[in-house]
Amino acid sequence: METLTHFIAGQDVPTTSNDYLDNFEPATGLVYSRIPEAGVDELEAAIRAGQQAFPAWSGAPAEERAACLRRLARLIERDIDPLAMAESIDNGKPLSIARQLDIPRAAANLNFFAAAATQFSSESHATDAHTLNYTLRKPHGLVACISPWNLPLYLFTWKIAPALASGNCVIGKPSEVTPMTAWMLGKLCREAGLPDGVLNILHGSGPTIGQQIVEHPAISAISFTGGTATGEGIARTAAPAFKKLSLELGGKNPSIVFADCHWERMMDGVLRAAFSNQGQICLCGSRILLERSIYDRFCDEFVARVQQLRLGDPLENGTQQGAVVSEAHMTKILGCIETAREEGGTVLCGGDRVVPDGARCKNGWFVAPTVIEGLGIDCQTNQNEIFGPVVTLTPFDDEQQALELANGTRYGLAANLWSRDVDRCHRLAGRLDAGLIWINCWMIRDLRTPMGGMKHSGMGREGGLEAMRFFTEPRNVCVSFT
Ligand code: TXE
Repeated sequence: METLTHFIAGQDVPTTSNDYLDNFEPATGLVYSRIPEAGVDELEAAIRAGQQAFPAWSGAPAEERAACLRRLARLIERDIDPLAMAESIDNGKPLSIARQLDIPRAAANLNFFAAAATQFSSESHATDAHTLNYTLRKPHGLVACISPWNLPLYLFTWKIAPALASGNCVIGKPSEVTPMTAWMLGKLCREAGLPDGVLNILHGSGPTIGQQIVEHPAISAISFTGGTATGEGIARTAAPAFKKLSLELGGKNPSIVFADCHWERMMDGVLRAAFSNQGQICLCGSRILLERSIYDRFCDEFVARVQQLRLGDPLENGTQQGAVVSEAHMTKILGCIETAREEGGTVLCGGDRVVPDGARCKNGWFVAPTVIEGLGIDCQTNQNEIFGPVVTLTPFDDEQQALELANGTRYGLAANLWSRDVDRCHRLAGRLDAGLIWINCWMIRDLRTPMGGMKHSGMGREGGLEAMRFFTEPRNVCVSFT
């Protein structure tokens, strides 16, 4: 059984405390590796390594940093097969998704921010004929990147790439639920020639080492993606020290369907939005709002399609729905379905744990894709993020009611909207409480665009220049001359 190590100052470092966490394969429910729990010693060593590496890394020409990131991207592309396999085993997602989406996107993140490093510019303002302002943007120093389990390498690189590109050194903490590809990334960093200490990766649980990283006075900025409750705790810890915070948190996103939509395109898009990655993407559309005239037709066709989704061993070709990430998460999802029943919802399909064919997955954590109807907007099922393969269907009568339902939660991350009425689409786009709005599509991601949410879905934005700005501190310089 593999025992993972931390990655500190370019070295694989075992834990000094001898504390380990079990790492499970969700498809089988079996422990298949061990994760070292980082403690104060490892954290201090990582902080020292980052501080030592910072002057040379931040002072290097942007092109040098970019070249390092590009080399790392190439190694990820070279190792796409082992990385995709590791991601699928660690997370439970279909291997095909890891190979087509997760791992290529990890390489794309590094390439994108390598380019950003060389193209990032700052502002200058000529106030009058004798006064010029220019803005310097300097990296913070040592920053923390804390990532979740749903898109492990994809989201880890989404954070570390801009942090490194803009000249920071990083303490990275992948989710303890899915540590494997971050561990493999450490080895690739060494092969890519990333200078020692520029990126340090600590493993372990959130409330222990995660919390200690956030609290450490040497950490000046924190980029976090995860649950809203965790984000709230991190904000509370970071605020008194005025640490810069980027929080990408939960969502309860509406898919809003009008009768005049392009039907086939909408059906494909809403289905993908509902169940991609077993519904474990913060951008998934978990509340499907339907114009009343198409409610019955949608319901029949959608449920039929959901029942055809192929659930099975994530490693098998053709599997569309894999396992959910952990037993605890499966229990949470099943509990949410139970709550929906108690709230008066009707389960149209799914609703239970399932065991796929074949002996390998008989103890795996699989939940059948679930569609529920008959619930009001204010119930727990429609208010709380479930983060699993569970969606609700709700009819609306007009545009105003659709908007009220869409905006009627504490979240404001994403929305997708389906209609061929261009006026209506633009009208609603400006009034939806969401940081990302897709019209007649879902999850088309241009890495230059701002990514993040409003209300309880977080603060700040990732992506493109937003990320480069987050990871730098502006200093305005005003010069008066004659
Ligand atoms: O995430 P956590 P969990 C949502 C989803 C899910 C819920 C809880 O609804 O059911 O969150 O998931 C680290 N200080 N999302 O508990 O705890 C942790 O180790 C510093 C939405 O698994 O938020 C991991 O690396 N770090 C989401 C990361 O935070 C801490 C993706 C996320 O874990 C910490 C995942 C602490 N005190 C879950 N506590 C999205 N927005 O995409 C934990 N961590």
